[in-house]
Amino acid sequence: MRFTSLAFFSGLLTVASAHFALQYPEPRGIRVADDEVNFCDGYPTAASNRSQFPLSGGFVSIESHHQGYTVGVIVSTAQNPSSFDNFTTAVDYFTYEQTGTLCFPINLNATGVSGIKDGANVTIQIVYNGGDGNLYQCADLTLNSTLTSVTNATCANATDTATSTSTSASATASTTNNSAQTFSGFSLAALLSVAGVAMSLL
Ligand SMILES: *[C@@H]1O[C@H](CO)[C@@H](O)[C@H](O)[C@H]1NC(C)=O
Ligand SMILES: *[C@@H]1O[C@H](CO)[C@@H](O)[C@H](O)[C@H]1NC(C)=O
Ligand SMILES: *[C@@H]1O[C@H](CO)[C@@H](O)[C@H](O)[C@H]1NC(C)=O
Ligand SMILES: *[C@@H]1O[C@H](CO)[C@@H](O)[C@H](O)[C@H]1NC(C)=O
Ligand SMILES: *[C@@H]1O[C@H](CO)[C@@H](O)[C@H](O)[C@H]1NC(C)=O
Ligand SMILES: *[C@@H]1O[C@H](CO)[C@@H](O)[C@H](O)[C@H]1NC(C)=O
Ligand SMILES: *[C@@H]1O[C@H](CO)[C@@H](O)[C@H](O)[C@H]1NC(C)=O
Ligand SMILES: *[C@@H]1O[C@H](CO)[C@@H](O)[C@H](O)[C@H]1NC(C)=O
Ligand SMILES: [Cu+2]
Repeated sequence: MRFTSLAFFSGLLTVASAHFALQYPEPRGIRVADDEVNFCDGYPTAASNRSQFPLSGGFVSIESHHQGYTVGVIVSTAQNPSSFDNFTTAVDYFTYEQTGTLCFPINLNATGVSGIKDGANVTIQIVYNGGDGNLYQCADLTLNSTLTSVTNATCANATDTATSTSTSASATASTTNNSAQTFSGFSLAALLSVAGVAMSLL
């Protein structure tokens, strides 16, 4: 029993550090899971090489390592935003239940934020909460009105049920090396279902 508890809590801690990963547009700096609790994942300075991004009809793709979470996007037109005060809501917070990929639309032109226009430099910050506090990743962009929504095979939402999420998470792992985290997620899921079975027997 004592061993089970220890394994449970160490599994929890590992999953807590897995969090989420911004896949598109390319984040500012390589994701550091432990720094995601900080503004822009701990990267304080805007990248000098910005991604071209549609003024309207863009999308954001993340990979969630938590099941059941809230996500939203805030935007700043400052060249080098340094504070949450510099940001305005661009995509209202919404919830999603499944681990794995979530790809959702973002229309920056429709935010009505002053300074958002063709050629403008902006920073978007993804705000995510999977139950262990707010987490952040940023992407530095140059808006382009001639680009249109690009939806392709990797812009898809995980719809798997809890029993197959670890498969979907490993299948979609790309820019970040999260094989170890996926394994831990599986361990926790297994422990949770064992715990669930144990509970239901009581
Ligand atoms: C956008 O950012 C790039 C890179 O930081 C900079 O060279 C360029 O002057 C900026 N453009 C505008 C319109 O501010
Ligand atoms: C910016 O440059 C860094 C370092 O060369 C690179 O790793 C990153 O992919 C580039 N980002 C974009 C959006 O081009
Ligand atoms: C960003 O927010 C900080 C803190 O409120 C403020 O001092 C600064 O002027 C803001 N920068 C811009 C460009 O709005
Ligand atoms: C927008 O994208 C087009 C096509 O890639 C490019 O020719 C143009 O220079 C871009 N505009 C800006 C403001 O970067
Ligand atoms: C951006 O919004 C303005 C109105 O606010 C509209 O005139 C313009 O066509 C929009 N641009 C794009 C690329 O959607
Ligand atoms: C397809 O979408 C992904 C984001 O989900 C992006 O990283 C990739 O560049 C896109 N591919 C093309 C060809 O646009
Ligand atoms: C994924 O789900 C979100 C939230 O329900 C939705 O806005 C988005 O359009 C979906 N993406 C795809 C590719 O179906
Ligand atoms: C990913 O991590 C695994 C386990 O630590 C390692 O074996 C593998 O080489 C890594 N792959 C990359 C691309 O870094
Ligand atoms: Cu987490």
